[in-house]
Amino acid sequence: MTVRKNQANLTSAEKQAFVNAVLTLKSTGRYDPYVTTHNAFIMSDTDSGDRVGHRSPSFLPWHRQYLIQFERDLQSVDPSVSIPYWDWTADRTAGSSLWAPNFLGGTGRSRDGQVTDGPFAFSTGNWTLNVRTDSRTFLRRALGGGGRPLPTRAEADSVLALAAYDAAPWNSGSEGFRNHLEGWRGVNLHNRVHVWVGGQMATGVSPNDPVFWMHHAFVDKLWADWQALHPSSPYLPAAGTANVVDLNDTMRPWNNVTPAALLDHTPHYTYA
Ligand code: CU1
Ligand code: CU1
Repeated sequence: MTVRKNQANLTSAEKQAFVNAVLTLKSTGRYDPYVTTHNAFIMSDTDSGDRVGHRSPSFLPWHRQYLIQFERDLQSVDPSVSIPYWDWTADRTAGSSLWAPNFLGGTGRSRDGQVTDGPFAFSTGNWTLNVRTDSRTFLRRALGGGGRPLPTRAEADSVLALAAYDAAPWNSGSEGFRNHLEGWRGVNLHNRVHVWVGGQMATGVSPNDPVFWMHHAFVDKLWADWQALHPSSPYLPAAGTANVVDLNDTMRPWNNVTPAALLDHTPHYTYA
């Protein structure tokens, strides 16, 4: 059984195992396709024109499936590994152990944003970026450089209190839990964290930074927490909505999984 733990509680051996599994996927060519897929789905499905991965109700099930697939790949390397979650309402500074050299490494240097310590520093030779939006092949960060601090627990709770999952017009202008969590309206949770980390995390190729997975594991946990708080609030929309993934529509690029099939995460993993 896969248990996703708070990254702050991992032992050094658990941190090392996670890092090693990520590095193995990278060196065997199984990491970069995730970056390609995410970038292709950042605005809309480039084949169909539908909004699938972002700015739409399927933002949460799309990323849930994407993380499940990545976690299975990690486990093919090391069955003991799961995706840790980063509770950014609690670990709110660049001094968090998350950013230590024995885990993800720290912020980028001022000259060019290059991360220079930890296992994902360019100088290690193990983390050269191949899927890019520009010519820079090194991981970049500017922790806290976006100006706004990370979301607080009170802000997260205010979004968890919203009773409706989503609302017409089912996009970045919608009311409801999904859009306030994604961050296009209101206090802005998810988008703000991408900007706070900066570098590639603020772009469509954000999975180039392994913190992406820990950020999205916490976003996914917040969805599960919201479901527990609002057991009678369904995924919306239910059916018949153009250019939007309804409850029983399959999602690209997998084409064999629907939001309905992903509402219960517990067959796949639980949160510690
Ligand atoms: Cu995303
Ligand atoms: Cu994201």
